[in-house]
Order: sequence, then C-alpha cells, then structure tokens
Amino acid sequence: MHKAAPAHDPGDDELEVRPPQTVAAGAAAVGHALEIAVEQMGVRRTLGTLLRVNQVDGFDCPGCAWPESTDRSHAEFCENGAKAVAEEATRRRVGADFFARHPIADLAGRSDYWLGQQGRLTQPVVRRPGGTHYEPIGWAEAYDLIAAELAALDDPDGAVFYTSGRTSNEAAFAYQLLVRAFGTNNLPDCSNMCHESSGSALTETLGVGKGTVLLDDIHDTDLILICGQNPGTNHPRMLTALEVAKGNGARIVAVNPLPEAGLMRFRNPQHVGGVVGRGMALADRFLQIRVNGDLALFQALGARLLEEDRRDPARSVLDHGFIAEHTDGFDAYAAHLADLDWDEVEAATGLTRAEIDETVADVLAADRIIVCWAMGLTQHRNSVPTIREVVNFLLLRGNVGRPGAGACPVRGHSNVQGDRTMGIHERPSGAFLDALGAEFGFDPPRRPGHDTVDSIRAMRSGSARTFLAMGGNFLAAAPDTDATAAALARCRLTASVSTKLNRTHTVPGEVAVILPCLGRTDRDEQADGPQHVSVEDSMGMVHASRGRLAPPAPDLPSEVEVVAELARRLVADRTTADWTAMQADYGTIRDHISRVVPGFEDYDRRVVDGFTLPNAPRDHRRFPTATGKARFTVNPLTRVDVPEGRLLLQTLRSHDQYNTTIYGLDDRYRGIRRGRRVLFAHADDLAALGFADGDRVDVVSEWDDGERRAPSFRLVAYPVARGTCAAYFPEANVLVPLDSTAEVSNTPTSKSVVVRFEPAAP
Ligand SMILES: Nc1nc2c(c(=O)[nH]1)N[C@H]1C(S)=C(S)[C@@H](COP(=O)(O)OP(=O)(O)OC[C@H]3O[C@@H](n4cnc5c(=O)[nH]c(N)nc54)[C@H](O)[C@@H]3O)O[C@H]1N2
Ligand SMILES: Nc1nc2c(c(=O)[nH]1)N[C@H]1C(S)=C(S)[C@@H](COP(=O)(O)OP(=O)(O)OC[C@H]3O[C@@H](n4cnc5c(=O)[nH]c(N)nc54)[C@H](O)[C@@H]3O)O[C@H]1N2
Ligand SMILES: [Mo]
Repeated sequence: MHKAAPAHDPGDDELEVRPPQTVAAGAAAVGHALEIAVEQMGVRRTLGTLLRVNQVDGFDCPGCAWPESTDRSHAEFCENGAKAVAEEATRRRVGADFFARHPIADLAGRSDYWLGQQGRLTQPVVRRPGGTHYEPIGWAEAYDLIAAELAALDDPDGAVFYTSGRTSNEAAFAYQLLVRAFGTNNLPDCSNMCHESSGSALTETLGVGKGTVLLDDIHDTDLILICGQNPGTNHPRMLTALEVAKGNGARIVAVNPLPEAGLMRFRNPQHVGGVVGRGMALADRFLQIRVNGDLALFQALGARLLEEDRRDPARSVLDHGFIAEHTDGFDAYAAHLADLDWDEVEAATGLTRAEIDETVADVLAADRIIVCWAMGLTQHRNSVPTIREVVNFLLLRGNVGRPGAGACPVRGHSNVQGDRTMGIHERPSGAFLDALGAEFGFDPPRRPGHDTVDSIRAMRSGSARTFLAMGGNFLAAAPDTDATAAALARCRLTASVSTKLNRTHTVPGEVAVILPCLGRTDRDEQADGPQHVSVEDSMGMVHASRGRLAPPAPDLPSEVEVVAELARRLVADRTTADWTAMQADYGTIRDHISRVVPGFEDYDRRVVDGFTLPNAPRDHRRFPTATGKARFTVNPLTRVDVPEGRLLLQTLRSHDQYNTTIYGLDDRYRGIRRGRRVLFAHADDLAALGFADGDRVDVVSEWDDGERRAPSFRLVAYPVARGTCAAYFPEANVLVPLDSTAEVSNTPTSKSVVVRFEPAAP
C-alpha cells in the first residue's frame, strides 16, 4: 500500500548536516528512489510504471531532457527519473473536501513540500471574489468563466499565457495557436528563466538556438568540458554517457564552484559491480571556478590558444581552414584577446595561471571537444557574452559540425526545447508567423509579447490583468517572490492548468481557477481513441509518449482538450482551425505542424519510431546567421562587482527536488538531511565575516533598488569557491531582484546575487 500524505508540515525542524559525499548513484540511489516510489504509488504500480519509462511504447520520463540512447531495450534506471514518475503517478488525491478543509490562507502558510505531497488534483475549483476558499466548479462553467474574462479585455495584450516545459508538442502547438488567434504574443515560458541565454547566444553565432551534438558525439570524443551543470542530480542518465565516453578514452574537465558528487565519481547502478566500490572517477580535472567566472575562463583559454598558434604556426593549434571557410569576425576577436587582462582573469575565475595552462594542454591534446553547460552559465548578467565565448572557443579549433565535437546546452524540462520549436515564444520569427497564418487563414499578431520578467512587470503595473498558466509554478519559479506575488494578486483572473497543488495557487487573483489535467503517465482517451503525444529532447530527437495509467479522476481533460475547450469559446471563428477534430485525434494537430514547422514533414508517421530534427551547423556546417557564417564575437571581460563583506550567491537544486516540486527534504550528496534552509559558504569566508558553521542568519541581498531579506538560514561550512555561496531554489528566490537580469536574454540572474548575512532573530 502507498502511504497517505503527511498531515504535518515538517518544515526545517530536524535539519541535520553531515560531510558531503564524493560519489554519485550506486545502491543508495536505487533504494532511495524505490522508497519514494512505493510511498507514493504502492508496490504494484511502482513496478508497472517504472518499467515503462522511456520505452519505445511507453511514456517519456517527465524528468529531464537528456536523450534516450537509441538502444531502448531495457529501462535505464535513474533515481531522479523514478522520483519524477512517482510524484505524478502517486495514488494521493486532492479533491473538493481538501479545499473545504484548507482555506487559501492556510495553504499559503504551508511549505512547497507539503503542498506537493498532497497528491494529484482531481476536480476544477474556483476562488470567487472575496472568497476564503477554493470551491468546486463544473467543467463547462470553469471554461465559460475563463473565456468570458478573456473576451472582456479591451486589449489582448492584457492577458499573459505562461507555459512550463512539460507540455507536449501537440498541446504547445494548439496553445500558441489559441493565444495568437486571441491576438497576442504574450507567451512567456520557463525557458525565459532557463536556457534563454543559450538560445540567444547560439542563434546569433551559429544560426540555430540549439545544441550541435548528438548522444553518439558524447560517447566518442576526446574532451568534454562540463560547465555549470550538476548532472549527478539533474541529468543522472548523462553520467552513463560520460562513463561510455571515458571508456572510449575521453577526458573530462568539470568547471564548477562546487565539487559536485556526480561530477567527481560515479557508480553505475546498472552494472553488477556498480553498487559497491569507489566507482569510476569522472572528472580528470576540476576547475573550482568562482561564480560568474566562466566568461573570463573562456577568454583566457582563447587567448592562450591564439598565443600557442602564433608561437608554433606549424602545429595546427587553430583550425585555420575552418576559420577561413566558415566563420567571420576572427581578426577582431584575436585583436581583442591580445590584450587580455590576466589580473582580471584571476580575480574573476579564482583560478591560477597554472590551472589554466594545464587545461590548455588538455585542449591541445584533444582533436574533438564538446562543451556541455546548464544553469551555472545561463543565469548571470553576462550569460549571453559567456556563451558567445564558449562558441568562440569551439570555433577556434573547428569543433562545430563534425563528429565528437560541438556545443551541448543541456536542457531542463523534458519538452522545453520542443515547446519552443512549436512556437511558445514571445518573439516568434516572421517566418513562423507567416506559415502559421497561411495554415489557419488568419493574421497572427506581430508585436513582440512579454517574456517572464516583463509579464511580472505588466501585471504589477496593471497593464496585464489576466494570467493563464499551462503547467508550471510561476510564483515559486520566478525571481523576486514578493514582487511576483503582488503582481499576481493584482490580476482580475489567475487560472492554472495543473497536475499538482503549488505555491502559485496560494496567491489568487480576484478570481482564481485551478483546472486539473492529465499527466504524461496517464492514459489519454479522446473521441477517436487513445492518443499519444510527442516531445523533443535536448539533442533535437523527437519521439512519441504514451501514458497507460488510469487517470486520477474519470473526467480529467488533457492539456489539448483544455485548449480546445477554450478555443471553441473564444476564437472559433477567427481561424480555419477545426478544434474538435484536433482534440479528437492529435494526428490532426501533427499534420498541421508538419506544414508549419520545418523539419516535421510527415510528422504523424515518423513520430512512431522517432526522428532527429535537422540541424544545419551540426549536419552541414551551414550557419544560418545574419552573415551566413559562424560568428566570432568580441565581448568585454565583465564580472559582478562584490563589495567588501559580501558574497556572491548562486541558487541551485537539491538532490530531492524537481524545480519547485520538493520530493523530499534531503540533499544526500551534499550531506543535508531533513531541511532546506541552508546556506553553503567557505569556512574561511565565514570566519572572515565573523560567522561560523551552524550559525543562523538572515540572508540580505543588495541591489540598486534596495534590499531583500530571506530569514533564518543555517550556515554550512562547505568547500565552495572562495567569495561565493549557495542556497536552494526556490527558498532563495525572494532575494533575486526582478530587475537584475541577463543582457539580451532578460533571464533573472539567479546565479549572481550579492548578499550579506545578519544574525537571525532568536
Ligand atoms: N532531479 C532534477 N532534475 C532536473 C531538475 C531538477 O530540479 N531536479 N531541473 C531541470 C531543469 S528545468 C534544469 S534547467 C536543469 C538544471 O540543471 P543544473 O544546471 O545542473 O541545475 P542547478 O542545480 O541550477 O545547478 C547549477 C550548477 O551550476 C553550478 N554553478 C553555479 N554558478 C556557476 C558559475 O558561475 N559557473 C559555473 N561554472 N558553475 C556554476 C552549481 O554549483 C551547480 O552545480 O535540470 C533539469 N533536471
Ligand atoms: N532562483 C532560481 N529560480 C529559478 C531557477 C534557478 O536555478 N534558481 N531555475 C529556473 C528554471 S531553469 C526553470 S525551468 C523554472 C521552472 O519553472 P516551472 O516550469 O514553472 O516550475 P516547475 O517547478 O517545473 O512546475 C511544477 C508544477 O508544474 C505542474 N505540472 C507538472 N506536470 C504537469 C503536466 O504534465 N501538465 C501540467 N499542466 N502541469 C504540470 C505541477 O502543478 C507542478 O506543481 O524555474 C526557474 N527559477
Ligand atoms: Mo530549466
């Protein structure tokens, strides 16, 4: 039997701190994942469900976007994938009785963990103006209410339509069509807070806002730089690929302010010997970089390569043939790096000249190089220039568009990349809008819409008054939690299509609606029979996903159905779309997609076996940029200025969470148990600031517009890079100023927050 949801909210009362671990996965991982799965699902459902993850006829894991190996003959066991599945396939339920027992004020006082643990949402509920509780509402009435509120707006830009990256291609395509038929491009999504900086930098320099490697490239390469990524927790299946790469002779350089367990050593639970012993050393070199030092690091590597090339032109340090034929901007780039300020490099990176020289030796010994990165690179003020410098580095030795080489931004949500491909974007390309308009006989709006940060500003100022979310947890994921809450509370209507209860539901607009829906693991029956959906992984591979479980409630709609219900009420006569046909058979949606989105020709047939989307830089060394060449860029060496007595805070994920969904209160690899309000800092920095391990402090962030405070964190002396510190997302989001965003991409700087500590009130 599965266990009932905890009635008591444990909070942080029993927090325990132990030394961090140095090896990822292994027996403990299997045991822990199964324990969580059985608690949520019971034994039979656990076995029946976990065997179907990422199988050809099964469902796509709702966890991360790391690709499946083409040989999907047996389940690849992943601890955090199992937790993601258990979280959705849980037998716990939230119904009308739950909302009757818990007024909204009570829900607002609960932890994210407690909210998520209550179970799957089963019926639509509404908070009417002035109401203290959510109360049941019929499906038709709920759709009528949302459609009427939207129809009443005098300007379609007064509505904001958020999307989280789990939404399938079919639902995402239908949703953006609804929104554009309604008349706005206000389609912010989780990407705005995630890999937007990667998309911006790669589109500009390579012509495609996606990575240029496939799984086989990772398997067979000479050198992998893993920057700002914690795969042991967030992409555990990547460790298996890294193990293969190492077996084939690759070296790995880990660039991180923390010695993350999964980067250092790995015990593969799939192997007989994998659950015992010390495991395999993954990283051959660990560059313990200061937070926000990566721009300087890649400039330093570039400068040193240019220098080596000048010193020994015969040695082919640079790929001059590739540079001449396929790139532009090289001379300006080389001239800029000729006067690199090495003191600045050292101050920014915290690395020694020797460490950089040794890394250059790794680079020179490698014919094929891949750079992988995630949030450690994308959530800073200078993230776009940083990723441009990653591209510069790759271009120097021709490491784009050939086997075993390339750029590998490792995506987060399982379909975040697909959602973008389907048009979930506040600034869609003209070509996309032309094709969409032609397919559906209408004129899509051309004005750029609001991204996440601008949506918050628009709601705060009152220019946007209606907020609709297709999944996700906007309030907890967004920066500046208090500002975001105030913005949502000003709305006339907030509506969420959600599988689970979360913090966003606790700050309702004047009217608030929660529409529960099917998840990936649930069977989806429509008028024309059982439906499958499809997703695109981090490497541009598209494949089908079929849920098999009986849905948590008999009448739960799919996301596609919710979209169709709203569209029939709101935009039925504005396009030629047949919403009822699209809902009855998702193949109809795929047929539309095949005519609107390049690369999806014959989609409905090809998705059955899966296919890889074309990628011009990867496949043909063709670069559809402004100049038709891959572009070297010149970027000033910037870093965050951290005044005396302050540290640079980055916010990261524990091992027991999926973004704002908290699976449990432990962070096993970092030695944290039964609590989350911890602040990791170097023991010497703590001492210099007059604090010590175990102290309770308020964390105060400092920004142009004033201070923000996160009360009562326990300081943990931890081997982080000097001058920097770390705390968990979303507890620390209150500290991230709304206006502190990345240049170009407007991504909140969740990994660069200047903070100081004050003793907490006893
Ligand atoms: N189990 C699980 N899986 C997930 C998620 C989850 O929450 N749980 N989230 C999913 C999503 S949406 C995403 S985007 C990904 C996130 O995957 P990650 O990017 O791995 O997630 P974070 O925990 O934010 O980790 C950031 C890493 O970057 C390092 N870092 C921080 N600042 C810097 C810096 O300035 N330079 C460098 N070099 N390193 C830095 C941190 O120490 C940490 O190791 O994972 C996805 N997969
Ligand atoms: N400080 C700080 N902030 C960050 C980050 C950080 O590193 N630091 N990371 C950022 C990143 S990378 C991301 S991607 C965002 C994440 O932002 P979001 O994607 O908005 O957040 P999630 O926590 O993934 O959303 C979880 C909720 O999604 C709903 N859900 C789950 N599955 C489904 C489904 O199948 N359908 C529907 N309709 N709903 C579903 C459930 O109700 C659940 O409560 O957060 C960002 N915020
Ligand atoms: Mo993400």
